[in-house]
Amino acid sequence: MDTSRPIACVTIGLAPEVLGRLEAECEVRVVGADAPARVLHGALADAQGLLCSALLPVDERLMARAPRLRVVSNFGVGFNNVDLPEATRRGIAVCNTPGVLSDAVADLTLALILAASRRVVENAAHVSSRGWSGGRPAPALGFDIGGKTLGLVGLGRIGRAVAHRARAFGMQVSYHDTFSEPPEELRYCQYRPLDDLLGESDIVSLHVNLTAETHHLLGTRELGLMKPTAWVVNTSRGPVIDQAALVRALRQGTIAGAALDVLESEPPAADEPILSLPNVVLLPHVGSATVETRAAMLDLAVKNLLAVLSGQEPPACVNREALPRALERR
Ligand code: 8YV
Repeated sequence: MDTSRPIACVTIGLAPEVLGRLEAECEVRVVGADAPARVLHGALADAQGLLCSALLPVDERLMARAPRLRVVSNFGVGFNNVDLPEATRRGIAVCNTPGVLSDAVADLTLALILAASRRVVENAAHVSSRGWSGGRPAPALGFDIGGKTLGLVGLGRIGRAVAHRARAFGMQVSYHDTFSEPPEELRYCQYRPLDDLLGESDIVSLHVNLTAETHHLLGTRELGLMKPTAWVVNTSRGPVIDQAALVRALRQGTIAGAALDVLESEPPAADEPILSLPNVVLLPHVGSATVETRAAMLDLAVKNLLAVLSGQEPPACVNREALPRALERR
């Protein structure tokens, strides 16, 4: 029987108490997500666990360097950084942090909607650049969101949390998802086929996982269906929108604006065209970035990791079919 402690490789920053919690159960190797491949591969060579964020691509190449790997515990609900079929094929459990961040991401979605509709960023810049006292004209008027239609693409946990908030602001809520019958508590949400939802909404907000099906879900054709007064909001993953098509649509006035917490490439290159457009509100991928939410995510990510390493079912696994092998391998 192998009585040695499991080895866990960690690529995210950990508070000392969380590190202590991990070290009580395993040998911990902390490596930066941007460390040279040779350092990362070295740390993973005999590791059974990996605690990482979306910043680390967990692809076939990386998994091949980690033959003893049993669990990838992603610090985040999205797991598009992991090659899921390959992990499943290798009997590696892939875990994430659903639920604990839904409210934080929904709050930020409303913050973006309000920032866009009430021109919060421009108005704040007007004051801080001394425009208010300098006699320069204040930014143009915003628009009310009450009575307007919010089209949610994706009515999962985060989409639902956004729907509740939007309703409290007096918005009409439509959604597009794989189901056309909304859950009981969301009877006020109206199902619409995607093209109709795009054409009817004043604000379109994206709440889908990034997959092969949702990659560039909004491109030139889809943006062209939207109202010229409409805004698109994205707190999911950048590549759900074809960013080059979005830049064209914003320049040509096909749509009015975009409020984005995520971009196709993060961080964006300094010359990325979207950075210099006037009709955008951009945030640096901070949907889950509150003290409470990040602590809850980390707690769940650590629980997921330690559960698999000790042969227990983890609280949140996205490829349950890999679990039997992940749990039995030592
Ligand atoms: C990031 C996120 O994971 O949960 C997700 O899918 O995108 C975020 O919460 C987080 O910013 C850590 O990188």
